[in-house]
Amino acid sequence: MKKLNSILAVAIFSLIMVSCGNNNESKRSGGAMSSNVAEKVYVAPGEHDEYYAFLSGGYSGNLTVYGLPSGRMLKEIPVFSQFPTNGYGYSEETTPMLETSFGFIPWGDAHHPDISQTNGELDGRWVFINENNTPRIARISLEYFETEEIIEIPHSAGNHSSSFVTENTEYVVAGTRFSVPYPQEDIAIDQMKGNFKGPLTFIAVDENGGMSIDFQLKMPGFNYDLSHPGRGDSHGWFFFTTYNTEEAHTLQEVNASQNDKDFIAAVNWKKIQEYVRNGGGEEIDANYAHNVFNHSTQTATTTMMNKVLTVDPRDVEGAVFFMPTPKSPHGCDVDPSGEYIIGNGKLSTDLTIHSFSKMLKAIENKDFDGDAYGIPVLNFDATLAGVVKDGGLGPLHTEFDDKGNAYTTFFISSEVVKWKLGTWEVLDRQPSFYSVGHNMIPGGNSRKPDGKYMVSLNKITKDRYLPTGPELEHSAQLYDISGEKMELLLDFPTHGEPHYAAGIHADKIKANSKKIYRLDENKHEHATLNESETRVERNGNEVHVYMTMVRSHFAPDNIEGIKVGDKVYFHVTNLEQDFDVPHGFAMIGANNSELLIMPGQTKTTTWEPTKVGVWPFYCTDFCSALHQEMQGYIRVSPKGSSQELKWSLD
Ligand code: K7E
Ligand code: CUA
Repeated sequence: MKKLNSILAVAIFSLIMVSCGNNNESKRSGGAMSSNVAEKVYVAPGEHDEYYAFLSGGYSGNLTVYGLPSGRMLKEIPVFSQFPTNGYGYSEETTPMLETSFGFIPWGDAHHPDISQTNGELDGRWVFINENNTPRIARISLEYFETEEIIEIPHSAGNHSSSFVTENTEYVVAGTRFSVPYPQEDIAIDQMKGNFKGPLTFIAVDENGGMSIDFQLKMPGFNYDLSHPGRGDSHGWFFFTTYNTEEAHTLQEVNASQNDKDFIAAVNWKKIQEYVRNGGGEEIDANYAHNVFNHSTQTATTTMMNKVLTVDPRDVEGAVFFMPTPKSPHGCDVDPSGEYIIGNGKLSTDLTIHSFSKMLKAIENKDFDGDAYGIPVLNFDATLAGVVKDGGLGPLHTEFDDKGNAYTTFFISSEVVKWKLGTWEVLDRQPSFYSVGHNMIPGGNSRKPDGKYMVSLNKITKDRYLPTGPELEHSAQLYDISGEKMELLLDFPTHGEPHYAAGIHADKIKANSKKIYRLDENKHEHATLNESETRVERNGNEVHVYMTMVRSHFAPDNIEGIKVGDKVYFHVTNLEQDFDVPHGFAMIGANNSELLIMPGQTKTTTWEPTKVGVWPFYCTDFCSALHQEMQGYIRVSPKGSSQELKWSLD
């Protein structure tokens, strides 16, 4: 009951904070917007931003790209959700990307983007992002800014402690947030305790980015909330926060808050890797989709996989330990040196910092406080490096700068707090507007953070922008962190809910960014690389239109002999080879989406005409002065009509 009261007190306090922050604080920040501050975020027309920031879209399922410091949104990259803007998830080439063992899923809940690393530094090759609801991880190319691969995580539920990468991108991880029967089976929910499991999945990444599940650790049935890799000396380890070590199955807001401490699980993945290389582990049945987009054929394929290697952590001596960590920790962050592992107890005011070197010593000395399901629990004091006292209320996530400072977000007291690694003293605090979740410093999740800017990713928008009815976009705020005190520079709205973000200096990406798809490399099976090869072919009631587009016409632009009941496939190739000359394709009555086709690209959409008549199609992208002339007609005859197929371009 005491526990319940303190939870209520926290909840009430949070309401007070949110509502009073609403009035006074915003005025204060308005006053601080001096011209000096404005200059710091001003990127003159035609100039480029210094950083890319990749913001998760949360329940939008996608990833948005922003420039910093301007806060300008540069692009939305569709990942787990259909995107009618360019036909992703609708076109025949891309629907396989959204296939899963549950069938075609047109949406997702994306949380944690993380950029690939080499030697602990961001290398700008790919960004990974997890899908929480239907457990998946996607890899996005930072040459094309397109999703190239999505792998489903079997036996997992709520893929939340994901998709963080090790310092040479050896692995990207996926830890289950909800413990579940492993493998799934029909059992009474109140039989959860001891019977559910919490699989942690290690997905190997090859030099081309290709993902494959290497092994799955069969952990006790706790909730695995967040994770981060070790780096430097702790490279080879991965750390996961847990909550609900009570294994409560109902009213978790109370029942999962009984234990004074939950755990951070320390996983020596190098040891387990060696164990499975030597034939360890057990292959069990699984059912999951592996979707790969091939840039040469411009087409995605789905492979259904049916086995996964599972490892019982108790079978690998010295591979997994639990570090007690107070109060249902959420964030689990590792500092740039790899020495400090920070657990942020959501229901605490303090931060708990574990020391990696002390952890090794405690393991060596067998300084254990019992075990949990056979996994040794390390003595709390033996691994403790320090505590940040009274940082604020409701600590969630921590990022780092290049000067030995850490920046922790506090959801309930709605602020970002800067503190010193090693001395644990609080150096500065700044309000965030309002209720910050994650924060992001470019490179802040690597050995080499950039200490110039920090972005706070806020849950509540309230009065920050012009009102847009009851539903608002979330909000991000940019701070200058180069000085002793943090300085708020800018507010900008985000798209969807940006749980986490990943930032990188633009120099690491921009030179590699592709400008066109080369026609001479287009191996799409239905590509038409020359206007003279355009044609229409009938196969029963399937009709394939091989069409090209170039400023400012389609070839062919008149087609006759289509009949009600046909299924028409438009395979459309954009013959342009100039940067930034897309064409669109829209067919009246098409019930999927339009296509946006970039230079050198081929895309396919379908149309099932239901009405007799003459029906137009047109280009949706204003591509030239004669864009409005870029159109054509299709004659649709009755079912069974003897009208023969013909097509033309005058
Ligand atoms: Cu704290 Cu999904 Cu990382 Cu949201 S999570 S805030
Ligand atoms: Cu092509 Cu408008």
